[in-house]
Amino acid sequence: MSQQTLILLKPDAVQRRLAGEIIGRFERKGLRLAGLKLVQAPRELAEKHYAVHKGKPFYESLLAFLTSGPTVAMVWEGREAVVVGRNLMGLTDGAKAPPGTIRGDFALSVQNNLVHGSDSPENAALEIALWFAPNELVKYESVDGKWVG
Ligand code: D4T
Repeated sequence: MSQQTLILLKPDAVQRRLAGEIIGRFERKGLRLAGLKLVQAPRELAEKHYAVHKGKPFYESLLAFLTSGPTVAMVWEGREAVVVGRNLMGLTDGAKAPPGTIRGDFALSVQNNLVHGSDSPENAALEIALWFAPNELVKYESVDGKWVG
């Protein structure tokens, strides 16, 4: 079933000029871009995004990281988009993520792990509403849908 997922290219991805490389992987997989913008996340947005981690030892450092520079926020859609996005990203810890995944190929750190991807369709809907206004998402027919879908 077609799903949407929120994918963030965190400030390390932008600063390391890996945005194009990472976006290309989502494109080549066959997912369809529904929204994209560059955001300097205010603390309030970062707090809401990582609310589930409030109180954990790495929480403050995580917020400092996410607000330290621009983030590319994107919505990708397509068949099983949530799990497809997680598989493209690889495990949270870059040192453990397998080669071939985004983190496995480009990250060594746990915190500076380049990307965020929603972990369920329910969380995707909440996160998309947090990062995007409804009129920032674009609906269109993809011309290669019958080959990729
Ligand atoms: P996100 O949410 O950014 O896509 O990452 P994951 O879904 O892969 O991982 P997560 O929710 O467990 O962690 C969120 C975020 O916190 C950072 N982190 C995590 C950290 O800095 N130190 C830690 O010990 C852990 C577990 C990395 C990702």
